[in-house]
Amino acid sequence: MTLTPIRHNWTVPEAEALLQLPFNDLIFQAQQAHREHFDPNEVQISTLLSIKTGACPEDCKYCPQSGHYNTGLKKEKLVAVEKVLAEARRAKASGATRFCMGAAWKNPPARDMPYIVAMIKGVKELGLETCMTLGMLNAEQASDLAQAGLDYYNHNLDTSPEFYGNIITTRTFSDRLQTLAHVREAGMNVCSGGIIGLGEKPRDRVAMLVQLANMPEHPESVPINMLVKVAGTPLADAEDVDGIDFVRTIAVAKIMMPAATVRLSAGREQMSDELQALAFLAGASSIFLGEKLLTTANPGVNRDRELLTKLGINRDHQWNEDHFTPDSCPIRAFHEREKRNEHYYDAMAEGN
Ligand code: SAM
Ligand code: DTB
Ligand code: SF4
Repeated sequence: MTLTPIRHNWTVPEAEALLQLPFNDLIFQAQQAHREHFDPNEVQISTLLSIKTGACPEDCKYCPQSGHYNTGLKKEKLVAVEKVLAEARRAKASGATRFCMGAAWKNPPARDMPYIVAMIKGVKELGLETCMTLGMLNAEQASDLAQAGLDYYNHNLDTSPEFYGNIITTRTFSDRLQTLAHVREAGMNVCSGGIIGLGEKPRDRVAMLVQLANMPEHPESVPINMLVKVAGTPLADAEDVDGIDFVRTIAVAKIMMPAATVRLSAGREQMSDELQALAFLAGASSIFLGEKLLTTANPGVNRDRELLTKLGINRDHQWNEDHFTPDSCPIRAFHEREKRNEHYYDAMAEGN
């Protein structure tokens, strides 16, 4: 029996009430909703690659890739298809099941579409799911990507409709909705979420979730990013996000869209293991694996391997030993500690 209803008629006051629940009640409800649709000890793993970096014409105040700000990022042309496939092979060897390719475009230029199609086909042939985020799409572009076999299209709402104009002025909130409608119409899975830490109020966080949850179909994937503050962007000195508030947002997303995969996306590099564990408890069930997101740092395979192992998540996961030097391999370190008998204390020894 499904206990948490799938609804499309959420109101902002209702969502605010969820956000303000006592923390333990909120997390319990979210974990219950999560268990109705997912194995609670499994986390989906994707790897990101920036296939076209920097000099973006949009002015998103959080983004290191916007051409409006000087962040010292080296701009790059579209990456060659073979290089993308080499990175995808590496991601698969690390245990990713989905490969996400991102481009700093307002929308994909027609001349680059044949390369994009070749990337989708090539990555799929490796046995990976494909995801792309290339900016705005018209109906024809969405249909071309779907025909090439693209599984997911990521296009974030980022924040509430009311707060949107404080963060981006070169496109509108309804432009974003329009692209998402084309993606859905073309039959692809929708990946859409936002960023916490832009200076928005709690009400904006849930108003964004209400927009996502009240779509005719919930997105299959809802990334919740914590702002990565990048020097040179207007949000470089934004106020830190409170970890508990961040976890609350994840929990509300899960309760409002129980069958969606809520993704613990950008910002994990700055998070403690405990905060990430709470995010998983609140229903997040997907991460990006690898040392880099698009242009900023991510925890890296070693740290994630240790974290997931500690939490008993993805126990059957085959980690690729090639990533570890003998000194950095956590499994080897574990056995070394065992040999030195450091995992146990002597209960018979004096003083114990
Ligand atoms: N240009 C395309 C677009 O905006 O749709 C695709 C790439 S863009 C980098 C993808 C998403 O990354 C953005 O929508 C935003 O949510 C997220 N993002 C960008 N910079 C970020 C930052 N500094 N911290 C957290 N998330 C960020
Ligand atoms: C999403 O919501 N987060 C990812 C993915 N979709 C494309 C991107 C995060 C980017 C963080 C900043 C950077 O590395 O450039
Ligand atoms: Fe461009 Fe996307 Fe960055 Fe906005 S978020 S500046 S659209 S790359």
